[in-house]
Amino acid sequence: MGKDGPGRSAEGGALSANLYCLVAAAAAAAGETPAFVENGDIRLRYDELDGAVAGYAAALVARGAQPGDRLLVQAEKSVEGALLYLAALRAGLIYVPLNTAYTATELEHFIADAEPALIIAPGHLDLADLVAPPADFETVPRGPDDLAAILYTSGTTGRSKGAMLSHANLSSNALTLKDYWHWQAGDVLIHALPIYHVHGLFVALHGALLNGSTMLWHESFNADAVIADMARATILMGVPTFYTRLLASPAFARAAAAGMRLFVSGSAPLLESTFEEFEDRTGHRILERYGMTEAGMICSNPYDGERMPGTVGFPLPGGAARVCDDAGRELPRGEAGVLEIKGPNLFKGYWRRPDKTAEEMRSDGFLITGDIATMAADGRVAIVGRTKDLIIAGGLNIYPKEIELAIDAVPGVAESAVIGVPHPDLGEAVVAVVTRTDPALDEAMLLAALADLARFKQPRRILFAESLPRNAMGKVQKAALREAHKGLFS
Ligand code: MLC
Ligand code: AMP
Repeated sequence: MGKDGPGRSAEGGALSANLYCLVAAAAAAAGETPAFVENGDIRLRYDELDGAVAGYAAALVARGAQPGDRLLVQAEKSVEGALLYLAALRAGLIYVPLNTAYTATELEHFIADAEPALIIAPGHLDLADLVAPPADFETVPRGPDDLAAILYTSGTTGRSKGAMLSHANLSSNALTLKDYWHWQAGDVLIHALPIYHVHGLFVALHGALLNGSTMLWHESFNADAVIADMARATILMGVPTFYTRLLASPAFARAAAAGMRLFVSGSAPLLESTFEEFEDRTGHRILERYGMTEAGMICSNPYDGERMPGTVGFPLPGGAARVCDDAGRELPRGEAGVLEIKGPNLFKGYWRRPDKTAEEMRSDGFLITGDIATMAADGRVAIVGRTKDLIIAGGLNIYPKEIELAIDAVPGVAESAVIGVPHPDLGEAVVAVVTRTDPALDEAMLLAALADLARFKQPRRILFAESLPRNAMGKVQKAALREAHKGLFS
């Protein structure tokens, strides 16, 4: 904590909106409670957290980083990585985390776009280069609108854009969820999500930290390891693939989950069949919520009220949501349309892309999410589709346009259409339908030519066709392709 205590800045005692102040205050209250436990070992207690974070913050500053600078990080998940994120907040830096699956070519784009002062990534600085003894560090005062993080999200044009999130965006969302999901004394979170996206970095990490809760820290999701930890935990947050993989494990039965208080699912649609099977097996009703990088958490099923499968519940307190036609006119309740949202969690726009920001915002400040939803008379929201051409595999977003551009650039390809096909493990899997000018081009050769794309974006199957189905306007009919290939993985 800074010398001025939580919530106080160095500047004449004005309130500091630095999110780190909330973390420091919660850590001080949690005392000797373990903060991070990994493989059964206590890695850090809450009373050690402030000093450890100060060490990293001092190391960042010693390397020349100044408030407002971007810190770009592509590193395997670790406790140290979480502390580095907190140190970036504390030093007033803008944290830019990247999926570890991105290739060197993809990394170049992010470096060029974010213009970071410091880069922690393969071929650049290593996290270990920053290791510093515990120290004291005066938390840099931040205003509510100062940026805390930029998270890249792909776009329909194929290029990623950075969503700018402020300290107030993140802290308001974290405080809302603390109440809404009834975080309570004694809660212990199983943290098995990656820490380069909203779900693991903000929703899970902030939730535990602001509650002074122990995190059972998993480097990645392994069903058996997570089941084993349930005896010591109360909360699990995951993408739907977590839940289908838990159910696929014979070791997962009612007794394993008996001490758990809450299972949260999000980032992709949870199948009603998964919800039901989970309830049958464990007695727990998974709480599904809906969010996006641009706004963190937006809607959630209630903690006390009915958790209804196939719905994402209600707009969170302080936020607003409406279902509109393409022109932004609100539709009558029950009709499907585009979901538009607003609230203190809504981002500050896309980094250096005011054009893109303007395209996705209404003049009254609502964001056009690109998700198709219905809203019932009581305000309950169900996500029923997407207007954006997007595939979500294992909770990771993949924009077909980016993959199509890469495929079309390969010699011997005439054109391509990339679609999401139902997949029992990932929810959806990437499939490319390709027409070729070179009949000798085969699936393996084409896949090999896509090595500059992160593995999770690469098609699971490439199918060759004589032609692509088109409508009268000449537009490729992806719905027809999805229908034709829907049984590919079943
Ligand atoms: C891994 N692979 C994937 C993949 N994850 N392919 C497609 N989609 C994914 N999500 C690849 C690997 O590179 C590997 O390739 C092969 O699939 C098998 O990997 P695995 O060992 O089975 O994967 P695993 O490491 O177990 O990872 C699967 C997973 C993980 C689902 C546990 O992807 C995950 O943790 N996803 C969570 C993502 C997340 O946090 N999303 C939140 C975004 S925030 P090969 O080479 O072996 O073939 C957001 C907002 C919101 O959306 O609302 O929350
Ligand atoms: P991202 O851009 O990675 O933040 O992903 C956000 C998108 O994930 C949303 O716009 C939705 O399309 C999808 N999403 C998140 N949560 C859910 C959910 N519970 N149900 C359906 N889709 C979801």
